[in-house]
Amino acid sequence: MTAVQPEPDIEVGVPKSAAAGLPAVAVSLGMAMKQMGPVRTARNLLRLNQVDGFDCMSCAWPDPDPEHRHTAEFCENGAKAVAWEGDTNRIGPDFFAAHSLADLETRSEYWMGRQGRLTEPMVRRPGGTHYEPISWDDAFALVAEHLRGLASPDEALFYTSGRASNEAAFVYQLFARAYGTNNLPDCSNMCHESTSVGLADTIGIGKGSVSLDDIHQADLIVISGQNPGTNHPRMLSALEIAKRNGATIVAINPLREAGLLKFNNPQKPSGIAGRGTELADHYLQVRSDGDLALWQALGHLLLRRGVADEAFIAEHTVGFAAYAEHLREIDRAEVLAATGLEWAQIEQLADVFARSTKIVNCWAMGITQHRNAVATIKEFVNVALLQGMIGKPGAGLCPVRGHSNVQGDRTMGVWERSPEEFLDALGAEFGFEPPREHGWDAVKAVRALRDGAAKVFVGLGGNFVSAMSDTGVTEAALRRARLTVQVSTKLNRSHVVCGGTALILPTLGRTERDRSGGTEQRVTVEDSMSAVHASRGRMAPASEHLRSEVGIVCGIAAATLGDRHGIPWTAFSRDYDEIRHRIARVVPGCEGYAEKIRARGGFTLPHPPRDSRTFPTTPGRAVFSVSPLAAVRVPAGRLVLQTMRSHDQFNTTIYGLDDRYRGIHAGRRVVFVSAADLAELGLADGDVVDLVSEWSDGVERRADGFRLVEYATPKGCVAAYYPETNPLIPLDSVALESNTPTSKWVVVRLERRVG
Ligand SMILES: Nc1nc2c(c(=O)[nH]1)N[C@H]1C(S)=C(S)[C@@H](COP(=O)(O)OP(=O)(O)OC[C@H]3O[C@@H](n4cnc5c(=O)[nH]c(N)nc54)[C@H](O)[C@@H]3O)O[C@H]1N2
Ligand SMILES: Nc1nc2c(c(=O)[nH]1)N[C@H]1C(S)=C(S)[C@@H](COP(=O)(O)OP(=O)(O)OC[C@H]3O[C@@H](n4cnc5c(=O)[nH]c(N)nc54)[C@H](O)[C@@H]3O)O[C@H]1N2
Ligand SMILES: [Mo]
Repeated sequence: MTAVQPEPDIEVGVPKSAAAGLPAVAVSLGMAMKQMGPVRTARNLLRLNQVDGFDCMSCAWPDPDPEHRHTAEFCENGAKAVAWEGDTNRIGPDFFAAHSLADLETRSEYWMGRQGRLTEPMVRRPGGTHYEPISWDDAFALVAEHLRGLASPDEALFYTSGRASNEAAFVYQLFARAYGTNNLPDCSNMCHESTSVGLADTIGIGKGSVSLDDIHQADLIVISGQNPGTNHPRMLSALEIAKRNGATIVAINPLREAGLLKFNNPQKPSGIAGRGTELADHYLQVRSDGDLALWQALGHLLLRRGVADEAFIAEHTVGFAAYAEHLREIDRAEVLAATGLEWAQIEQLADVFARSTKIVNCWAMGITQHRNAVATIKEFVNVALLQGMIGKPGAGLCPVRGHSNVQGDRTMGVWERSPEEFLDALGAEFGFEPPREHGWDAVKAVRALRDGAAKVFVGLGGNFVSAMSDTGVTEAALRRARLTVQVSTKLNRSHVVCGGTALILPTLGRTERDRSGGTEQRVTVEDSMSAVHASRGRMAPASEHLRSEVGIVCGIAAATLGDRHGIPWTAFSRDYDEIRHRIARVVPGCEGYAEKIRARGGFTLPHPPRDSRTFPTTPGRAVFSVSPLAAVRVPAGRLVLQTMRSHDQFNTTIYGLDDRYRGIHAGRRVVFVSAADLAELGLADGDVVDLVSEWSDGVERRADGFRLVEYATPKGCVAAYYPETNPLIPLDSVALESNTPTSKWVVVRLERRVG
């Protein structure tokens, strides 16, 4: 393998101390105009997140109620997502004739994403050097032939990325189960799975318990392991309102993220010209994975301060005595080592909690992608239960989801471990017996492909090859597949690193008009706060050959199953209300679905802890849990690497090469290291290093050619961007219980490049 060379033009400047403002408006409009032209830009951006428009596909942050929406209800990164989809370039058969697979393999995600929208179904035949055109019918027949040829339905994998609509997700999981498998791995497995597991065990439902209003009304908002300035920019508007209403904000993060420090709201004159809003009042630069220790110490101090909500605990919880006993004493030295904080900072945090009456606790990937993630989330729940912060206005748990419909896909049954009651309802509605054995999640799916136990991989969106851990292993696994099928809008590495036979099935994006069945269709989505609403694209499709995700799934299903079980695939694809009527009868909380989503702004799904302080757990109450304080030790001379997003990317999609808030321009192969570590390792800002990860299997995984950037991160904790660093994450390095790759905890050493 030839060594990757450092990027020649990279520039490193000073990190910013505020987010958004005029530069954000300029950047988003600039990118949109370049890709879509002025007319499409204006048309598209004005429909973003409007009541009769389309739902922004960039993140799952909720929309304000219809009365409180801005004319421009979008952020810089939402605009980038729309521009990326609205690209006026096209790649059809000519492109694939000109570029062999061998050629495409050398291209970066950045290059691939800029080639334009996919226009026609393409196939790569076994041994073929190029993709060639194929008709839709032949493509469906090809998938059907492979699926019918498997020894068992469990040899197939049906992956979903969280952009799929509720309707597409519902028919997709129905197809997988009618075909005979629960192998429905999804991007959640790499994302908020730890949240789903931690919350389901303790409060009985794997979803957050707050609404946007709760955020506005809270008197304390804690934000752990999340960089909203980049990944959920519209959250900053909510934080600004909360702040104006008197809230205190605490940020817990190894890095000082601009978006947590200050917000210059680009939608307000004061934000563009004025001083903006200071956000975090307290900033705890915790060490990687120090959160479990921090929240145990916090619980310990709150117990000592006697602020427990005894009535709530007595009426609604179990396990308090064991929890209180566990935290009666705490090993301070252990807490300080794990967190890297001063004890006084933790005392101060406890003071803030003790005097607050409405606390919202937010978190994202900095919490979920750790070995101890589930335990940490259960510790969040412990502290919330201690003070009775669930099911009251202005308070609650707020996991902030990633993909715009990742939560909805789960609600619709895209889950390798769907509950029995869901399978019962599905089976009763469609008259078949769904498989009961749990399916494979994302990590297990790679193992199954690697070991030859799975042979067909279907991806409803996403970029599995680049998003998953252990790129070397994942790529080799996918190449072993007999057939890989990708339903996509744009070219990515999962099209190039493919099975013996490979299909690219190009689909409509959220912004585009969907006239399946001859009438205009809309779809529905669910945001991070369980609000469901309709989304309708209005732009002309990128190509006349595109089909909707629903149409493609139903096409594959009809070809594979024929009229087995009498499921009306054709009717579903011609009128999505037909799907919604079924959703109404199968999915809890969706009664009258087709009618409810016609209401302006949609409706909110039930959430028993939020709505009535009832907890659908086994004991029927919320559960306090006890977790050992297990700090993971790192050998001398080794560092903990977290892999995160730059400001110019959406997961594996790279929009540009800048990370404005962190001061990086024209490059991505950087690693952020503290001054103390640089001094100790005899390295300096500007040096080029290779990253080598060390794992108990003895295999050394490498990612080469990273420029060192001296940065304010705790000693021992370094950071770099994903997906470039995915080769470093061992497949078996996963969070306990949730099996999520530990993308925020990779033990590495830095090797200086010689010459
Ligand atoms: N523009 C844009 N928007 C997006 C995405 C995107 O790529 N681009 N992705 C979408 C998706 S799918 C998701 S899941 C979300 C992701 O949203 P985020 O979770 O905000 O994404 P990351 O960039 O992974 O940021 C993780 C944050 O956690 C911090 N962190 C790392 N380790 C620790 C730790 O041990 N403890 C604490 N307390 N903090 C830690 C990091 O410093 C960083 O600030 O965003 C969604 N929205
Ligand atoms: N190291 C490391 N790895 C990570 C993470 C991390 O923080 N660090 N984060 C993890 C997380 S949180 C997530 S969610 C996963 C993301 O994993 P995925 O969801 O699999 O990846 P994306 O990059 O979001 O998928 C991008 C592709 O989706 C397709 N696409 C875009 N829009 C549409 C559409 O409307 N319909 C269809 N059918 N396709 C579309 C395009 O072809 C595009 O190339 O990555 C995970 N991997
Ligand atoms: Mo995610």
